[in-house]
Amino acid sequence: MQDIEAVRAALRAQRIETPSWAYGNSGTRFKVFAQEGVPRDPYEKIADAARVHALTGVAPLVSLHIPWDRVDDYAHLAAHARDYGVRIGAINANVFQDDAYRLGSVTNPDARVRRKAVHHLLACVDVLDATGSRDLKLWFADGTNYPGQGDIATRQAYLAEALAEVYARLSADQRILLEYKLFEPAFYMTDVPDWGTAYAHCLELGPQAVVCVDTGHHAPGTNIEFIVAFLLSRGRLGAFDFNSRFYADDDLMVGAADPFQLFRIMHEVVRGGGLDPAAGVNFMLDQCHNIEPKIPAQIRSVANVQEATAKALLVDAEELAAAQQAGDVLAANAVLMDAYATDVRPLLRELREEQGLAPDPVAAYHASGYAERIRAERVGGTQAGWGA
Ligand code: PSV
Ligand code: MN
Ligand code: MN
Repeated sequence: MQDIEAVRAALRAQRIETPSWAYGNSGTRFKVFAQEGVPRDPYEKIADAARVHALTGVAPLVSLHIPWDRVDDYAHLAAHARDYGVRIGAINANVFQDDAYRLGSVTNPDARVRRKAVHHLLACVDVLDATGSRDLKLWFADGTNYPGQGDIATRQAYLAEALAEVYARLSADQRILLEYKLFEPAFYMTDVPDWGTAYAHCLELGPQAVVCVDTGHHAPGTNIEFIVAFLLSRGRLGAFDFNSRFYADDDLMVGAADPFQLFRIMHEVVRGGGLDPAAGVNFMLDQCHNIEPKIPAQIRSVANVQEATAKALLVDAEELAAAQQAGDVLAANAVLMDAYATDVRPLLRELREEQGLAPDPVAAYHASGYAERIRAERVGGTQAGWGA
């Protein structure tokens, strides 16, 4: 039997970080459908993130993407976040939008472009300093479209060089989160395509370099929970970018495509001690809502992560270990499936009520009048990401 008080305490303590870009307009390669009331600047994105936190009680951090979220004074932005009851989370360095990056950023064959990219990464560490955030998240769109287009090993050397320069600039309490992605926008070869490459670079850099697992960045059929278990056991699981995929990097709501996979991932997190803040795992969302309303979609994702976490916490670890040890395949599997089949929504509703929150945060959002207010107040919202 699981200790239900321990389960409740773990759920109360869990923190989930939402991304600034999820609150702005975003779309597919074909069309961005603008929505009324979306934020016009980073200050309003933070206000929306704060609303998600106010309704869920577990989302007090918001990631920024630089330069999408460029402001003159980052300390001022951090103070604004604090006024709204949230904090700035990971700083995402964007080295994929300038024309100069056509052939790559830190792995570009032109030394001047590589310098420009590293310069931006270092400027992002300045943003960490100004906002008090811990994590610099690095995702590189770098890669090639055609065999022969670039030299794979040389590009790896350039990548290592750039990472080392940025790592040397970190202070003791800051980290690099290195994110990998199988393909897109490069279609033949990507410079950081998988967790193995990211892990190898992190090992070379040192203990302040850890891997970010974006759940949308793998080939179909990849066993993501294996990756999670491995990285966690080596102290190199730094963060998740949670989202769902049916085909490629779809960036849909977490747990929408495959809630069972999310449960399996959270089971490995729980099993490996990853819920303990000391493990340093940052539970972030990375989503782009292109047709659905943004704030309720973020709330849904936060709740979906909580549900998967609650089910993972309900796995009877002792019974599972005993069945595994006895070689009882069916019993071991049944322990997991029993936990997965538990309806944890009443438990989560109860926990919210204990905190003085509404039991159903999406319904509370709709009843609050916030959507109507921002629709009236904000005219001409921003585009969040690609093409911004
Ligand atoms: C790239 O696909 C990615 O997952 C990275 O995390 C970027 O920062 C984000 O998406 C941009 O939308
Ligand atoms: Mn991501
Ligand atoms: Mn992605």
